[in-house]
Amino acid sequence: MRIKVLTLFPEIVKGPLDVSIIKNAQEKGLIDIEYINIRDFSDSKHKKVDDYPYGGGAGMIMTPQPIFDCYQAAIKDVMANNEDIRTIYCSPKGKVFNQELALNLAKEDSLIFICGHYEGIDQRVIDSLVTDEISIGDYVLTGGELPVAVIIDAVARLIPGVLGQEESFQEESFYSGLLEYPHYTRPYDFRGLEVPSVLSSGNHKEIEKWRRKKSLEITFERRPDLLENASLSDEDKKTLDFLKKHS
Ligand code: 4GX
Repeated sequence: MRIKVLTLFPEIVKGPLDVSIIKNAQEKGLIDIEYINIRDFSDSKHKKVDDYPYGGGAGMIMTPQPIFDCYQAAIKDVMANNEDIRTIYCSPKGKVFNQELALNLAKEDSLIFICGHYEGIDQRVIDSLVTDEISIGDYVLTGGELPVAVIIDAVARLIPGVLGQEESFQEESFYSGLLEYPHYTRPYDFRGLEVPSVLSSGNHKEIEKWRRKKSLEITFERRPDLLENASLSDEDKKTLDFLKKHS
């Protein structure tokens, strides 16, 4: 997958992606991330990229010219016609990001991200270039760089080859929309805190049953909203009926 990130602060986006799994994915050529500095495209003498808002108010707005010209340059080498290209802008006004949207974006050959900083970007950029306005949650950050890194991370790990064999298998077969069961590793007894005994029983059927029950319990307690869209067996439904009766 080819990814282009248009930003005034490339180091913020690059930092978290040049480590660990996503770093390896880039080295393996599974994803190619290019960072393009919007400031380099400013026509103005002093490389100005922002200005006061029409109508007044606090803060600065990123002007359209550097972003339009940066975008033009970004789509030039790769991509067919710009209608085909998913162009993502992160803001609290966007559709809330989730795993379904990550899976959907992971199918694309190329993605362009435009990062807004300060109070945001001129609306004409969004209206003309952006296909997907996405929010990573209901809080306010100083810019779109961190949300873009979050989205790239979530999308990249879904590309075949990025995760190990075992992890990708888990991703495909166990992604049920429930929260995860708790994990334990050695030692069995850590300062008097013991691992649930079923996990060292060697009884794989019992282990699976225990883990499923724990997933259902934690989801019921903390995120009952997720149960609406989860894929549940008849056995799961019985477990949930029990939890409802005893809560
Ligand atoms: N999920 N931010 C965007 C600039 C901005 C300000 C106002 C439009 C209108 C965010 C989030 C987020 C901070 C990114 C402000 N753009 N993005 N930026 N939460 O808080 O995605």
